[in-house]
Amino acid sequence: MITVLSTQHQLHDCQHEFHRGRLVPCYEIPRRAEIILQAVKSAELGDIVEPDDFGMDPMMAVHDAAYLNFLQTAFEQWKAVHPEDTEVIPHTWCIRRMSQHVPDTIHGKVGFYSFDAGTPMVAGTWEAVRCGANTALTAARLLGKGEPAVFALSRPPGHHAGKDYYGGYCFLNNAAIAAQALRDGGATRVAILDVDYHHGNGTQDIFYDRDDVLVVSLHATPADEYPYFLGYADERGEGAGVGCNLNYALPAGSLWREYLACLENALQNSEAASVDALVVSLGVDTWERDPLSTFQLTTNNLGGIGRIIGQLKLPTLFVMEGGYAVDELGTNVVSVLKGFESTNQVSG
Ligand code: SP5
Ligand code: ZN
Repeated sequence: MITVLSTQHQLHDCQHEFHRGRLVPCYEIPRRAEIILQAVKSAELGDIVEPDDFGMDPMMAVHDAAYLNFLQTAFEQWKAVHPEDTEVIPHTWCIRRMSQHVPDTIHGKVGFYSFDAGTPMVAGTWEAVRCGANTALTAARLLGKGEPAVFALSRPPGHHAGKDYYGGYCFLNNAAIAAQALRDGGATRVAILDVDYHHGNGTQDIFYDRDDVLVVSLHATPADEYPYFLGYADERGEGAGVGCNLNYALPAGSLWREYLACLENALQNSEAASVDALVVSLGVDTWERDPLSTFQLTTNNLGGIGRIIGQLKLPTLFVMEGGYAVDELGTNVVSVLKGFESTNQVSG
């Protein structure tokens, strides 16, 4: 399996996120991708390639133009007002019954385009984020050319980013951009399977009214967990997309037994097995000792997720999402990918 990675991910290197009333060190750090890269190399998973540049059009295909313009300029706009600042963290949001006018001031803009205070921006954020999307797009092109499976080691992650908002450490929805590129490259129907611990609210937002991209997510119930405001089972899509968004919300503390039954059920009840290509939003924050999660999956169980996905026998694009037990992150990601390969006998 080919891995795509941009060294530019390191430019998104933030110090603080707001957590339980104080600024704490970020969970989503550059070392995450470096650890995964080392494990991919040690496991001899296959070639490692840098992404190409696909320009803005594939991002515009899933994100709002004004939002993309904001992302590119936000840090500079903030710097113009506060030259001494090294990171930008929003603190005021647009919620129910408020006006949808985009504020003139950057302080208002960051609140308008975000949904949490845990997702800082620094000077290099846009460049890292742009290269992360190109990483997913390069992987999508390789899949379109006939590779059976590709791993997009995108960083920062993407599944919490909606059409026109950021949050949850995510700015551009790498998996959604890749799924759209697969559609535009000729796939009639694509499924996104999201196995990150957290609900992929951004992916749901992007494809909610569409029947050509099926979105299936297994996650801790929003009643107990971040992102709190989306991810319930009764969110099934709208318009043409009714029935094409499937949420499987598990209780906090879920074990492999429950997770496995849920995953098998999700794949049986959905048309995921009959699509032309599968995009996996690969979070390994379901692991038993992840600092942000309560699920109890072992490294072996993660391999089981890979095997179940492999049994679908679909062209499969893995896109990296969450996972914050950094020392074990490489082992856990490789466990999923090796589990997948054990069923498909994919060569180098
Ligand atoms: C991509 C991804 O996995 N994003 C996750 C963003 C979660 N950010 C908020 C975390 C707050 C969770 N509090 C957990 C308490 C653990 N002791
Ligand atoms: Zn997550």
